[in-house]
Amino acid sequence: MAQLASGVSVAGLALLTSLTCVPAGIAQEANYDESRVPKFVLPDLLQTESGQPVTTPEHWVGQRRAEVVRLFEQHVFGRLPTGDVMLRTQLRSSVPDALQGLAHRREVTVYLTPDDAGPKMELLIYTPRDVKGKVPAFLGLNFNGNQAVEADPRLHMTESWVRNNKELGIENNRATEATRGSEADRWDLERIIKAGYGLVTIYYGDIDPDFDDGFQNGIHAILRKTAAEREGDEGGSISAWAWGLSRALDVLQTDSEIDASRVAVFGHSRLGKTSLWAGATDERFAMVISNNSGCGGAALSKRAFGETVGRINRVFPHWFCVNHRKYNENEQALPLDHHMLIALAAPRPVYVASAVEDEWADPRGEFLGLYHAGPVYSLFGLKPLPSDVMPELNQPIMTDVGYHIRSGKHDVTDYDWEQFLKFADKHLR
Ligand code: GTR
Repeated sequence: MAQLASGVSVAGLALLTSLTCVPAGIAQEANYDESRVPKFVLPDLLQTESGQPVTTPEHWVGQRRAEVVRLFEQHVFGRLPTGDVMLRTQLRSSVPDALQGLAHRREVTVYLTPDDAGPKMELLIYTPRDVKGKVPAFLGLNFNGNQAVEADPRLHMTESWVRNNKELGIENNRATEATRGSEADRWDLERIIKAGYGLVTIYYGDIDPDFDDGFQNGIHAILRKTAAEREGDEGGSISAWAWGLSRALDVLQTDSEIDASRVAVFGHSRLGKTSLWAGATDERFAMVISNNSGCGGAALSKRAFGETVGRINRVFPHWFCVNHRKYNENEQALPLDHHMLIALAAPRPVYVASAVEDEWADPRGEFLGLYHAGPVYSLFGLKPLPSDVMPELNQPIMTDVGYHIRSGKHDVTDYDWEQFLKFADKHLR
């Protein structure tokens, strides 16, 4: 039995298609006028809580970084679950010639408790068939179940809770045949595999179902130490999903086809908030990519542009910790902002992607979040964004950080993947 990082052991290894991006009746009140963005002061990344300046990478790594992680645990996402789990894996399927012969595709069940009836997550793993040796890979959660990523009837259909969806015939929160391939256009599999990368994905609902039940379901239930009332900084769903990504990385560390030291954690929208938090809390991720992550992700909360802290907490009370609600309509009181979340990726490469029609996510706020993470990259002698002027549409910037704003809506497109792959070629090769 292999003993893995973070006290976890592994034995053996072998549609939401159209997510409601703008909740009805809420978008109308949102501010989309740049001239009405409040004046705000961003907390200084390079000053410790006791007021000392941080002038060396060692000081950042040895003290300030942990202070910033703690701020996000206390005021935004809550703590990640800490209870010990026993990861066991079982190979469910192995197809040597998936994707018209391009890829080796595996489905691996990861049991999170010693007994088979407990929670489990299903890893869907693609690796290029013709590459010898271990490959770098992207790891990301999906919204609809692994069967939605590729329209192949042989793929295991998720048994976890899924959101009801008329278009896909989902009633009673159970996935249907119509969900097969329904999310395929968000995963540019062929391009990823042809570029020599692996792709690993998991249905996010395997880790924690995306609805508010007072944090009783998903892995919360197995990892909470006492049934006592929740504390203000107990993790919400985003912390649970981030925890699941780290457990997937534990498993990949024993994989013979994927190089776990070169795994980029990726996510879109609520899962882009999650990829930033996963990258912040688990420094084993070699690269962090956040697509259209908006409020609670890459965007600066103090701008209160598009979706705000108050709105997100009311519509999705289970995503964040209870303390986060103190900042509803009160963003300026936050002792942090999301440039600090992005900076937690440093010195690893981080990519933030926006879409111009995704105003709800505040593209400018996402850009500025990355821009203001810059001082930490500079501290490491790395190149941050060169200026606070947003690039033109479809003109990516790639230094030691990456950014683009593309035409179109809130989504993950082939264009986005093209850029992520270029950035990965620059940093993960
Ligand atoms: C929206 C939410 C956003 C974003 C999005 C998504 O409804 O307001 O913060 O996360 O969902 O995940 O698609």
